[in-house]
Amino acid sequence: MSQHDVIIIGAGFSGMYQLYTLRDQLGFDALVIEAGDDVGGTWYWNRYPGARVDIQSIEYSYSFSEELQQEWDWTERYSAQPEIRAYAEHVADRFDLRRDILFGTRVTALDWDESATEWTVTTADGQTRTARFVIAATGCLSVPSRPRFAGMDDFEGDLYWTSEYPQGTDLSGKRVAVIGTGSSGLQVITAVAPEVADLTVFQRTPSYAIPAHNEPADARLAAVRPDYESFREASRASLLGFQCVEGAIPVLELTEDAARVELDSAWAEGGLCLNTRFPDAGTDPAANAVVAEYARGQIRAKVTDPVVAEKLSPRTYPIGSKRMCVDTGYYETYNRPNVHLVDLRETPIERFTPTGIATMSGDYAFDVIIMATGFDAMTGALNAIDIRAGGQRLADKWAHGPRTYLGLMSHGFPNLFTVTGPQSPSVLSNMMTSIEFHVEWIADTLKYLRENDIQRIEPDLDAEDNWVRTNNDLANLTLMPQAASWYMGANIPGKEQVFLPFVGGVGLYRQVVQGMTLNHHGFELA
Ligand code: FAD
Ligand code: N01
Repeated sequence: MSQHDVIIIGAGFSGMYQLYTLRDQLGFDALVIEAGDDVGGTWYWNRYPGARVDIQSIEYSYSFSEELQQEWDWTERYSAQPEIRAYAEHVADRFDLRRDILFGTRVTALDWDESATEWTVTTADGQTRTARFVIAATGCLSVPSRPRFAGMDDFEGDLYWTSEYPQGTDLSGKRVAVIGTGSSGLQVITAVAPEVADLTVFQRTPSYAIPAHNEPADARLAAVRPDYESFREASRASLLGFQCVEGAIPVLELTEDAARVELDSAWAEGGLCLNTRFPDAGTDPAANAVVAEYARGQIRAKVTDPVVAEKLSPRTYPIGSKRMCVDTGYYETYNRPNVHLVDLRETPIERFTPTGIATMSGDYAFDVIIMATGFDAMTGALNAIDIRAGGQRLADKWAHGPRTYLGLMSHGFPNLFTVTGPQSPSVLSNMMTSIEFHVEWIADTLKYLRENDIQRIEPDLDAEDNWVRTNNDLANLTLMPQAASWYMGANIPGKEQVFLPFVGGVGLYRQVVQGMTLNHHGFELA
């Protein structure tokens, strides 16, 4: 049985940087265990046509190495998956990470041994390893949600999941269905529509999509490169971990014309910054309604058929309370003669058939069905591992929602850290900013423990209860819990519905964590 100081689970951007900090900067014996066959996590798995970032690449990238950010050239403002995967591979090469990553190996269980003060880590091949510390860099969107439809196995065409999309497929001339209209669905729909013979989109809930205005990255890169560090520092202090105009005047205090000017400007800038223009958009239903109606007006302006435009217009949840999408011609896709929209609220899917999909209003024939149905977010990957300590399972402790201190650790599970865990800003932010903060906090903590000959760290129950309450109270002050979203766990049947990420923003969260942990407040060290 091999022994390590630290085992890191996952070789996405979190696990890769965590390995670098612990091994190269601090000299720990660290091993990464990764289920996939290479680095990149999200960008290794999600290879569907059209996959790309919704946060500009000059922001959605590592900031920890000045040389790295100076030498890497992004080609587009919003890069596509192959380029981001190539970036992850470049980082792995540059810092020689792969030699300490065990690929093609899934962690199935973690058992805490109190007397030895170490975790036993079991993998799917039956092997065990021990480590004093375990870091779950397992990803917030790494466990696909796979809804089952009656007759699914009878379908004789090809069935693809966006998160496991087969490479080298040719959809030209094919009759294709897409189920799901979140970010993955919107991207795949926009990308495949021009090449397929016929595309039918099955939509349960429409998304709001803001244009990306994608373009070559050169000018933006040239502007930030002379002082990348100041640019990053501003992002770290921001609400979302990337730079948006954070408006100070409530939309309800503006005249209609002034509000329109502000909204036009946000729309022209593109990307996920629409709501941040107004401090009341996320908390006041009337303010939110102004922004939502503006966005619906944009849909009406783009979609020729008013009936289709209305079906594409969200009306059942506040704008921003489900993840907004960033699009490159999504709505215009519905003006193509080969694209059709089926509203599942009107005509639900009855079953899959050998030739396609049967709905209440008729049968559709397809060669390919693409499932873009999302993920068991934030807790899915952690609960998939049988994590036990002191006779307790983490999945049981979290049955009624995750319980963490600062989104970093959970009481009763010593020496186990989560990168971008639940109750941290995580998926509500530029994940790169949030990943770097957590990775560096964990590295600093392990360094401190080693320097002070401390073997064990565990958050206090009181501190954890306070943090859980703070998260829930803050979320309930906003409109966020009003949607049946994956932020709430509402997309997974039987999952407790509780708002999963910290809603107070990246800058505030960093201040709180830095303040709380200066003297290790809320932690028991032994
Ligand atoms: P991941 O990249 O998910 O990596 C986790 C790794 O852990 C995976 O490789 C997985 O195989 C491995 N793993 C999990 N469990 C186990 C186990 N038990 N044993 C072994 N290995 C395990 N965020 C943004 O901020 N901006 C974006 O534009 C953006 N775009 C996205 C696009 C898509 C299609 C998706 C799905 C997500 C996107 N995200 C985006 C969120 C994205 O997940 C994060 O930005 C980031 O890539 C997460 O990195 P990570 O290393 O924490 O997790
Ligand atoms: O998943 P989703 P996603 N029958 O959960 C529908 C990031 N990301 O993979 O809304 C019919 O958003 C479901 O309907 P409803 C980003 O953070 C980023 O698209 O539940 N439909 C919904 O329409 C994103 O938010 C990018 O009613 C069913 C869709 O499937 C997150 O990952 C790209 C159904 C799922 O949408 C997840 O996005 C991709 C059923 N049984 C992902 N079950 C970027 O652009 C589910 N649906 C950077």
